Amino acid sequence: SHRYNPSQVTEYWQHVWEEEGVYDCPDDAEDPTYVLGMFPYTSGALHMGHVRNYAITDAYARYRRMCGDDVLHPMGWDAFGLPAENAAFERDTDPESWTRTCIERMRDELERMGFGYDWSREITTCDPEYYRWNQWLFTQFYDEGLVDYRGAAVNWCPDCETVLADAQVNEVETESGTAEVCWRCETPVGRRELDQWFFTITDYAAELHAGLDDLEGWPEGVRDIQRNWIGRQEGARVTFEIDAPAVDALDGGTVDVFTTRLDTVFGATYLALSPGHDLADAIAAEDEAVAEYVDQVRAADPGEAGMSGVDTGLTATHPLTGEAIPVYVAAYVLDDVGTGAVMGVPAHNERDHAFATEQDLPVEQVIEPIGDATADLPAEPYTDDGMLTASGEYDGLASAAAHEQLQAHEAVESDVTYRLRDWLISRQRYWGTPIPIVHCDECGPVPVPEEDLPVELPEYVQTTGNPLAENEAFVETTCPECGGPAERETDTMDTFVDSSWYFLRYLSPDLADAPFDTEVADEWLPVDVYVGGEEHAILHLLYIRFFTRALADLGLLDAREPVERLVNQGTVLKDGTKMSKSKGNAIAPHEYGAETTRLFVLSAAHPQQDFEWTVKNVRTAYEFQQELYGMVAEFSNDEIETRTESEPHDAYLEREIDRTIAAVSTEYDRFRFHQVVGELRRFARLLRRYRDYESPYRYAYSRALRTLAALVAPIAPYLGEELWHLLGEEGLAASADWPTALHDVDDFRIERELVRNTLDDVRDITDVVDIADPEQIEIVVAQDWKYRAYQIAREADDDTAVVGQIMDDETVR
Ligand code: ANZ
Ligand code: ZN
Repeated sequence: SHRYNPSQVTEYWQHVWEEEGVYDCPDDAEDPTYVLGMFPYTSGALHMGHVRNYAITDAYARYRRMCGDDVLHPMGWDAFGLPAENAAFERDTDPESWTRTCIERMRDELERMGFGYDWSREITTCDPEYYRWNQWLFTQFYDEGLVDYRGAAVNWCPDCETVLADAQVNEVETESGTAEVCWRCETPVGRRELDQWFFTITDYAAELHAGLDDLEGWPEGVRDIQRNWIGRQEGARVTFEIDAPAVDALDGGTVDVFTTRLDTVFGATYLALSPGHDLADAIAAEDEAVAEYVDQVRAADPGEAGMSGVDTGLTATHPLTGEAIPVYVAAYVLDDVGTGAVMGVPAHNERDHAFATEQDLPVEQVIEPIGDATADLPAEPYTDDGMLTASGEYDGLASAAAHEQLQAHEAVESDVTYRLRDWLISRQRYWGTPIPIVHCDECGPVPVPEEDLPVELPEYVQTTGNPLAENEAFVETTCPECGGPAERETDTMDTFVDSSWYFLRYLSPDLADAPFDTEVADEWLPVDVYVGGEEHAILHLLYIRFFTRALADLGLLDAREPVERLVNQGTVLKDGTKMSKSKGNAIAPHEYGAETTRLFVLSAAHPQQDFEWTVKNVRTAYEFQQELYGMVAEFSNDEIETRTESEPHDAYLEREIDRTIAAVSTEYDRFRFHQVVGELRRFARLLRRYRDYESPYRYAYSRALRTLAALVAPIAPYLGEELWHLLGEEGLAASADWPTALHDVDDFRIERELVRNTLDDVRDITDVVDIADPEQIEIVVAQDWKYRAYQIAREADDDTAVVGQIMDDETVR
């Protein structure tokens, strides 16, 4: 019998694909389809997660290419980042050499997997030709007011010696409760106050939130995660007048607070400012006790300051009661939430209650429980809605109604805030894009002019801190504005900046005078399909949305959303847990052969679903390749007898070919590659029975095999080429035309309807199939319908009991 040995053919076909430029995307595309997988971090080795991710994009890209689209399917390297520094440190090399070695290895692995990329568009984020555009975009954002430089208490990992973004801080359970730890090394996170560079993504909070509603091609789960992360809160701003002649200059002597519980306003017994509030600053300038308190909070770790506070001695006028209430500075009031000031309502808010208890402030109940609820005031705050009391003319109103009516008051304005924080991009590390700023004593921070970009990374030296800061030749420079002596910024950018716009660079990878070509980008964007892990639901997938909007506002893009359709591939499990190196249960992508692995990975489950790696199922994938190869080989070697005259039952085969084309195309369109494989298995089974029943009709049978080769090519490209070649077809399967049905496939839809309606009697269904000679092929059809009914029932989400009944029905066995 015929054996297909994939390992013997991979190099040959890779070579041919490259020679023929099969995956090259034309610059002027007529039918542009942009298929993108999240580019890998250059860790040195592909893992099964990568294989699954890229098998999905590759199958889809190949399918669209065969359908006649101009497909862009590029690949590149997310090459900056701390792990390379750590690896270099351990191996006594430098991050650049380490990274380049990793890239060579990974590119080779990707190629052997048979993934078809347009390598002429390869990008590497640690190339100065790439990161200069990070710097350029930074300066554009700077001019646009999207960059902020400010002192901020930051999460600090003492082990990595770097600042961490909020999302890089994980909460873990410990014996004594929960702890905040570094996402990479799990060291408990501390705090530091440093001058930091921010992208003011919060300017886009409202847009980024609202835009989610229109992202219909994104999984609902990801949209929800982003919604929560952005954290839209409806509430009200209330203005308090401050009785402080000395600081009248400040904001007209008023302070705004943000509240989500306007109904509790009559219960406000004090006003509290965050230690970073402008008014707190102004008071601190004149009041030593306040100054001392502010300094003390700044130096403390989060949580350490607890419910501490300081009475400023000033009072605020309550806008509804006219009463004077004390003004505090309190650590629990956060700088960058709402307005940085709160009205303290101890009776109805946990934190305010704790603060009031600590500071001995009055607790005044203004909400009464309704229904079964009870309150235990003043011992415990009552935080639910209820009915207003001690609230003047608003007494007796329910919380919601009171909120509504109170908004009409002149001191109140309805307001929305967002939990989203600005994006802290500063990293005190070497292996990243230098932030293109020069600090001048005279001029302050000055962006590096375009003609001086890129600011290149100096050579690496090993230190425990930030190698850039310790490199005098790098640091010492002159001010671009006044020419005086100045110092270079030594922070590098968060690597998420690199990945926020790389999909645009693929479009014009060699462009020398701009990060991307606006006209080309307008043609290609949004990316048609983006595939990657769900762990990127917030950071990366939010940042690309932010960048796209910012670039649109800079006039560089039309699109305001980067990605039309998002696919989050599920996890590959082994022994019930995620397959990973650290768990010691990893299987290397090539352990079972490239093509077997990708075929198995795609056939195992819906792309979004997790699935378990089992050797048995890998074997099934392997055998499927052998089966197809054997069928085609015996035919092309004339080992089976064929007919040249058609018989009535051949019509059934013709129709099955058409039906399979229609079904498989639909499944490719829906990314249901496991169903593609299911359809192809079914089709192969049917072909085998057809072949064994009587000598096949040569014309129909060869069409069937040709169709099979083409349909399988996107998921098993080497096999596809081998079959194509065996069948004596011209050219390559990878660039062949997608098969088309010869007959109207609508009939099959009608059949499907019938199946759906008469699921309980499969044998009856076979009667309604319009075939030439039903009796002769009854068994074939019955078997086939059984399978098909099962598929359709699953698709229609029908009662599984019904499906089970059909599967068990003796009459169709
Ligand atoms: C008065 C009030 C009364 C509030 C009440 C709540 C309940 P949550 O609670 O998470 O939905 N807030 C506003 N700005 C703040 C800041 N900068 N730092 C700390 N807390 C701040 O968030 C909304 C509430 O958080 C706001 O509503 C405010 O307290 C507090 F019975 O105002 B509330
Ligand atoms: Zn200067």
